[in-house]
Amino acid sequence: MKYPISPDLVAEKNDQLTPDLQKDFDALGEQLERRGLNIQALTEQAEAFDIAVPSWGTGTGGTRFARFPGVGEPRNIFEKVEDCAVINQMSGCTSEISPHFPWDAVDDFTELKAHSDQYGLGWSSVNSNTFQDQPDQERSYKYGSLSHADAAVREQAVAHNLQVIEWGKQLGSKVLTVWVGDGSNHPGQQHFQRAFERYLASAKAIYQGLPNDWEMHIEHKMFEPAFYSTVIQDWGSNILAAMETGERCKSLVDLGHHAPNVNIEMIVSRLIQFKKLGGFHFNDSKYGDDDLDSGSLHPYQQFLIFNELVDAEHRKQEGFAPAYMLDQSHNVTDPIESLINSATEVQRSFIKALLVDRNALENYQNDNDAIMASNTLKAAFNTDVSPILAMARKNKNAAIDSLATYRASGYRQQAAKARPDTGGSRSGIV
Ligand SMILES: [Mn+2]
Repeated sequence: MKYPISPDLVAEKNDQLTPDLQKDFDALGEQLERRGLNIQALTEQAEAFDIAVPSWGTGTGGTRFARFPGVGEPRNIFEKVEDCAVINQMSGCTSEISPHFPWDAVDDFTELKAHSDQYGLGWSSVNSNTFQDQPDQERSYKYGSLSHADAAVREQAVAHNLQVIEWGKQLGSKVLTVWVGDGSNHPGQQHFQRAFERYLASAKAIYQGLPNDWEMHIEHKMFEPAFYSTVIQDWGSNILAAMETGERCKSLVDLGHHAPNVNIEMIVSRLIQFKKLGGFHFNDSKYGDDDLDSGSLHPYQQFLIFNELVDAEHRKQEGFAPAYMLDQSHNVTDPIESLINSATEVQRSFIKALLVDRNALENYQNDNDAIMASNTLKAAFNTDVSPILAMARKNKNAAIDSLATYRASGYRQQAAKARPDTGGSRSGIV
């Protein structure tokens, strides 16, 4: 096993912090015991929690207007893997990478797999890209891809998705995630029904090429780059497409892809009920698809989503195994720090949701006791589970204080020397 940051440094930092952590952990353990909860079992759940890191998240994202790159940014997928290894070594909960094609395509996938294997990293869902044109591409996606009016463009987009599956097989992935930018910018530009019919036919063609042990996840998005209508606009279009396409085709929920104030946790519940919840792209949002760091603005919403997920597990809901992934754009932070933070914040929501007294909640719901039902959720949310998360990291030889340890390692400064800026103009959002 190869570690990008010295395990000795991590151990040294952890040794300094362990006495205080143990006191906090014991105090929380006593408090939880009075509430009928076992801190060891919760810590084991925290240790088992895992969320995938998107390969593109390791670079500075930027906006539609500009991108201000940071130093030592990864220049290719091999360097992205190294950064992902840092995130996993510090957080202890990000053992998989989600690649994006063709951005991350290589000539030799065996070499790439061997590279990730040495860091103990696996590969999560593979993402196709038919929302931009590639240099060697025959036909343009300017007016759409899977739903394009021209059958030849649709065939090209389907073929790309099938190619992505082939690359994913070589990495050991089991999920294809499909998001298209297809839609319209003017009323009347596109016939809603015909465009959706064309999309469904293309989705089915991709599904035909899906291996039997794979799932296909459809991601909806309300707007951008199409600003009047998008073909897979909302969870309604999404679940309809998933139901039409096939049993192993499911919906993916990106937290930023809804209208402001939409009740996302209720959407999650509906998708669970109909066995169509494929997974998540976690991030946070103030105005639209802001791609802010997970839990940075709406930690209670994130907790309420995990409340639904834990509830489904508690009820042993059939066919429930959603894939978790971060999907953020980092404009002003070190992407490694943001991804470490966000993974921990999602893990925090999960552990807090495990604290909910589900029997009490059900009774309050049945008694129409609204305030006590709400307070039951709040009691879980207001509990500081930081000692559980820190102890889980310590037990997995990750860093008790992830960001301090990462900064002390000087990894970014070393990367800046090893990965000199190639210069040239940098585009906006990628
Ligand atoms: Mn997304």
